[in-house]
Amino acid sequence: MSAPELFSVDSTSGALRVAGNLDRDISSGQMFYTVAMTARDGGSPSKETSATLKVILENVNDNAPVFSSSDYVVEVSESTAAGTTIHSFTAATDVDGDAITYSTVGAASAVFGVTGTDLETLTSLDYEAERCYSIVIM
Ligand SMILES: [Ca+2]
Ligand SMILES: [Ca+2]
Ligand SMILES: [Ca+2]
Repeated sequence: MSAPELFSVDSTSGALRVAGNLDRDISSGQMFYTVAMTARDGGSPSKETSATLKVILENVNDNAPVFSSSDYVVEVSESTAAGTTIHSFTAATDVDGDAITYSTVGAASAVFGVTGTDLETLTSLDYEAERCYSIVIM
């Protein structure tokens, strides 16, 4: 993807316009385009001068984090003590490079909570009372 496809210049006013889709997230480092500009006069003979314009793309948060899987299964003994870590989230990624935080949502959030990247039990568990929890993480 070269700069001429992404930018266009008005030949009389010199205004530089975005002509394509800019995407900061295709590079992890600083991302910029170098646009070569030429100014030419209408004299005879005509004379011209060149300059380069460096366009630096700033990152915006235009992507949600992504889990590597939409469903995880964790088997836990009912003798697990409250406060025990039963799963660690390491898999979600964010192409913008934003920090990711996790939380439990819904009914199971009374039984399971998240500290940092660790999913942990908040209460003791009883197999005879509840055999399966569906936990929504966001
Ligand atoms: Ca983007
Ligand atoms: Ca993001
Ligand atoms: Ca971005």
